Amino acid sequence: MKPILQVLRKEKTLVPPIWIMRQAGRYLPEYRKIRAQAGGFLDLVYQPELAAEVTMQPVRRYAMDGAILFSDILIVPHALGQKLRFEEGRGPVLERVKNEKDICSLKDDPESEKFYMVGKTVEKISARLKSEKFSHTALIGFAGAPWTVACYMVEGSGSKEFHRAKKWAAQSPDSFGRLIDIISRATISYLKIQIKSGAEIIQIFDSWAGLADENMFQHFVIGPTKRIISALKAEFPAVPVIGFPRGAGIQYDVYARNTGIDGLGLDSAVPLHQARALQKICPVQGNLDPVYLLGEGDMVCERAAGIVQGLSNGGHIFNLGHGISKETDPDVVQRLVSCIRGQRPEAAGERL
Ligand code: 1CP
Repeated sequence: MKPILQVLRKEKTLVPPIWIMRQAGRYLPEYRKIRAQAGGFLDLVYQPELAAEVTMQPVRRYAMDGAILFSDILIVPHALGQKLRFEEGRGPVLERVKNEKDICSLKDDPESEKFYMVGKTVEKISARLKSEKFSHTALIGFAGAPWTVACYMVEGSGSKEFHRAKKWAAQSPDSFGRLIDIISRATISYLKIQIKSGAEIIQIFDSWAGLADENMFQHFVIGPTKRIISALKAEFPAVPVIGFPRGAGIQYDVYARNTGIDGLGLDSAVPLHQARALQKICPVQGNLDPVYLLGEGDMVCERAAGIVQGLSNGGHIFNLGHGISKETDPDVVQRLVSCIRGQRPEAAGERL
């Protein structure tokens, strides 16, 4: 069985499987080439042939244990009819959802053509993993969690604080909840298409979970995530879901216990002792700080080995604590992958 699936099914592996968040991206020269060929970022996402190709690039280079679909969390708002563009050097720009009227004008039935194109990409990746004999590599589909997606929809772009979205959530939780419900329903359809097209694992990115206070965390992070997972499990009980509530801190525990996830993504701020406690609830994924991949990479193996050994008594998928940065030298990533795979069984301790 594929090692990531083994870990998520609570089976032991000799060394932790590895993949890297944002593994297909600008630090790779072969990605920059295809990206330039495609034109804009969305042109790349909606061309299944090219999107499948960039998904395969880090898999070919490093034989990663996971191949993450090349797409974006903002495809759901795009399918809901929100205008979206990606600006060079600035990131995503959306036409803001400002009030109840804007919520009502979102498409109730998201544009299936956009989801369909992403489904085609998943089919192509699945076929390539087979034809190129990456039999150990699991295909990971994904979506943003409704809270994080709503943050972008209301703010209209990236932000440090997402004040507009938080203010709305705090002052009019009912109408904010309606936005969350629309996103949740669309996300369920989107993820079902990915699974039907061949995704073997789903990851839910809640990149801004750390901005939610206790009340918002309960209603807008845990609630909709739980709803999405139970809808997926009702139809696809064997497909595991990894939740990544970045920055959740002490609330990682309540998230892991209440959402129905099979694996928990940890950001780099989570200390080893907390990670070990969380492993008692479910397998964890993470959490090397991407900064260790910058520069010459002398520290990489040491830090990575510390994490691997520290988490060797429970389920662990090796990853970074957040996306790889575009300044990373691809050779340093190779060093990291070799170090993880070279971890001797005795270093992996009791997991043998
Ligand atoms: O032109 C480019 O190449 C733009 C960079 C880029 C890439 C490579 C963007 C714009 N999106 C992506 C692909 C992507 N995004 C993937 C698949 C690739 C892979 O992982 O290998 C995934 C899983 C995402 C997920 C994503 N998009 C998240 C969640 C993870 C995280 O980083 O927290 C978020 C928040 C986004 C929004 C987004 N898309 C792109 C940017 C620059 C951003 C962040 C905007 C911001 O907050 O400022």
